[in-house]
Amino acid sequence: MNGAENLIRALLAGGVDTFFANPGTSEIHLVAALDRIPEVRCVLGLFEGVVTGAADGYARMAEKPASTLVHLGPGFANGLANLHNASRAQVPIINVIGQHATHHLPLDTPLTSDIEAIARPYSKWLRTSRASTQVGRDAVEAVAAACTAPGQIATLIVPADVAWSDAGSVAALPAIVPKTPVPAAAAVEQAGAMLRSGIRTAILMTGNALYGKGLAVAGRIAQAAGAKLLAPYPVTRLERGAGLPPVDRVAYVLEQGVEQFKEFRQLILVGARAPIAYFAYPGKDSAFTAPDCKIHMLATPGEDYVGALEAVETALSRPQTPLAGEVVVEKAARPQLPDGNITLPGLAAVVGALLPENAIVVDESMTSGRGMMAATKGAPPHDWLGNTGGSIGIAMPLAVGAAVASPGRRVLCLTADGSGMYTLQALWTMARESLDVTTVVFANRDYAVLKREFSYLGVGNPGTRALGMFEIGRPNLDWVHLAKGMGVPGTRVTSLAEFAKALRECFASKGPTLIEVAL
Ligand SMILES: Cc1ncc(C[n+]2csc(CCOP(=O)(O)OP(=O)(O)O)c2C)c(N)n1
Repeated sequence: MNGAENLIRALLAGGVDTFFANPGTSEIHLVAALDRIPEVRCVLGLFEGVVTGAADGYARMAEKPASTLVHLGPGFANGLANLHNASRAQVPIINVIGQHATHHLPLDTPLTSDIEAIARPYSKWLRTSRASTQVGRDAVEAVAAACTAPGQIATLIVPADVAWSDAGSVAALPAIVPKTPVPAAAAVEQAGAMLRSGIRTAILMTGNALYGKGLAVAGRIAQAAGAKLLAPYPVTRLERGAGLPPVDRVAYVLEQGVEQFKEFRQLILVGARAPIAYFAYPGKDSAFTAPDCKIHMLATPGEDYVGALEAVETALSRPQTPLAGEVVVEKAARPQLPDGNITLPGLAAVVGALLPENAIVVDESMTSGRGMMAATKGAPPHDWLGNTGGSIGIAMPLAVGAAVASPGRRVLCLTADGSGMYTLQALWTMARESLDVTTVVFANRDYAVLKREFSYLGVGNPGTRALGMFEIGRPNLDWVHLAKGMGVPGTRVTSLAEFAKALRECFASKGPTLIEVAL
């Protein structure tokens, strides 16, 4: 086998069987090797921001890494914005980047760049492979690094000659992932003492504390201690809906966040950071918590969140019997299907009324979707994926990756027209892969959030030029035709009844569809 095959077989042995790719000449041998390894699924993205965002969505749902395959420095640089979001999501990803052949690199040809320098800020593990016989071992180390808690980005740069040279027959080695450490006993004891104190306490969690076993344990703790469970606004994955412990998402807007935290004098953090406004505002404090709120880090990022919660549960039940009582869960309740003209609460109510069981909601609905979480809290159980790094243009790529990782589950991708324009090429991948993704575009023809920020920053009223930077009509984007041009059937709706009808039909159909909501 050659180095390319050595690399891909090693990744496969490490459990990495999905590639999101946009290759070039320096990656041709890797692409050729994919042909010889049919167990690997390779998904093409027509822009690298789709590739990295899809790898993020895949990791959030599959709880294991996919690999990206991108072309040299420029291809990788195109993917950086969504890689930024992925690094904030703390998910495992392996980037495989082609490099010029070793003897060609010093010739400084047009596509030459310092790939390591571009990759370093977002790579917890970074290496340029040196030999075809070694590249498999490099890949195994990359898998181990990516899978190290809480989930990391590992980048392997592969010179073309490393890929094309003979590697002999190399046996794949197992990836040795370091065990995730549990927090120190003192951190657990302190959390237990805080929860027993009777003082109003919130528990802000992230990672796998927000779904599955972690959420179940957290629900029992919250019930026993009368504590409130919270998820960060930039949420990676939150399991929610009827029958699950209720978790509120921290607000985006500073004032709303301050209001939300006003009642808490204690905050316990599980892998999360204390909530801070995204941006500074002149004369305002950025913290959401009250100055006298005691903040305790139960588990730092990279520690075992579920183990930490279990230890707290044990500490709380000592010396009595295990925690008793019914866990407080969200009641099954859906809004009435509304009718009439489009309003934002009306749109949220339609989604709340129709969201299918076991759906995956990808949320980049921006100002149009602020009511979505409230309207869906009693809907059948579903997962909610947010934008973790604030770099817009994540929704459609994330939906691609989530759908690839979760066959049989409906993905509802909520996006806004401004955000959607960054990475709409993802629609083409949805069509090519026949992914069950329903994309809803809230077309307000504005960068509405920036208009609001303008007023918050106290710069007065925007003039014509400033408004010109925030208004994205003239010409109006035609999402139905944009989608059609990429093989995705779409429809435009102008009333709540039309929206409900279109959403029903989309949820019942196979493959991707798009709804443009004219606001
Ligand atoms: C990559 C990137 N570029 C620019 C921004 C700045 N930005 C934040 S919100 C926004 C506009 C969002 O508009 P849209 O998605 O239509 O949502 P709306 O505010 O209208 O609800 C921009 C340009 C950003 N966050 N990320």
